[in-house]
Amino acid sequence: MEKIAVLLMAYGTPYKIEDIWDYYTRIRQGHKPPQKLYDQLAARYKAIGGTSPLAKITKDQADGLQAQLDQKFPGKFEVFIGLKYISPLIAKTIDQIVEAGFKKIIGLPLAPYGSEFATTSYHRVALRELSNYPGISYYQINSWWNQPAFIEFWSEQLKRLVPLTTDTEVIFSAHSLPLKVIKNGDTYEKEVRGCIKAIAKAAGLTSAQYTIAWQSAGRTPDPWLEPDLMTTAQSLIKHNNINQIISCSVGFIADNLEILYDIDLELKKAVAIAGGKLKRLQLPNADPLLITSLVKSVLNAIQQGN
Ligand code: FEC
Repeated sequence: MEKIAVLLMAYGTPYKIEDIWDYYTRIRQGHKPPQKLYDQLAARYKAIGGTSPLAKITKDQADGLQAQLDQKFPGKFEVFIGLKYISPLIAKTIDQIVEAGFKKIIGLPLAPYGSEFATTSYHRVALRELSNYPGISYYQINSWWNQPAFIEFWSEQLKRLVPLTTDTEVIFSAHSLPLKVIKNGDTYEKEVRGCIKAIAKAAGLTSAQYTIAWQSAGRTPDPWLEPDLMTTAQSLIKHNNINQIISCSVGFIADNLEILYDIDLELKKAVAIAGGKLKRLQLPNADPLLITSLVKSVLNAIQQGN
């Protein structure tokens, strides 16, 4: 039986405070951040306890995927983790996969939406390294937000809150991107909106009951995709008679800095200052519905590749 490697690619997070310089420099494409930006980022990690739970969650997701694949196809697949901004880096993991003798690799980014800044960027790194290894087949999973189990994960949580009181609004959010990227034809915004529409429909939300906003914009002077999450939440409370905000951060699949700091600390404070309350929906982490979405994506890739 030919064994297949599943290259599970994720963002990565500093394992300890001392890793932040290298990590941040990689995110900035090799440019060391100014001290002020470094201090701000280190302070955000400190505020959530020093490090983010993302590393452990990525490992749990990989273990969950391996377990479900083993159950369905014993001995057929081996899951490897490759990270974008910290070790084990994607390129190193590919070297390891090739050395182990695999001839087929399925590239699965732990980011559900197609974008130059999400799935495509992971594949670009993988393909660059694979150019050293002719004869290895690489199957690229470009987006998987439309997996029914992924939609179900979010809509089931919302269904438990329906019917919403008239003073409640759901805000769906995803990471913002520089506007120029979207204007150049990136599909990210369209895909995120498609996902939100499917979740809202499955949960039975009317269009008046939810709003879309963009969170965690970078600290750069150029414009980013708007409206901003925090401004939107505050404005709903101040001007639209909304008292309760339900935050549904569909742009991410795991608890990370952008959830634990940007939503649980910053947004919560901003909502309270405006006079409202915030409830945040759970992220998928290693939930069985998330693992099912990943397994189905792997199987689709195999079917399409044959
Ligand atoms: O450690 C943790 O828990 C957080 C990990 C983390 C995830 C994540 C996901 C996404 N990002 C996306 C886009 C951008 C763009 C920039 C950018 C910058 C940062 C910085 C940190 C960071 N991101 Fe990230 N992101 C995570 C962490 N991200 C730290 C640097 C400080 C800051 O600006 O906050 C701007 C880059 C630049 O400066 O040139 C753009 C997108 C995602 C969701 C897709 C994915 O997960 O790959 C899009 C997790």
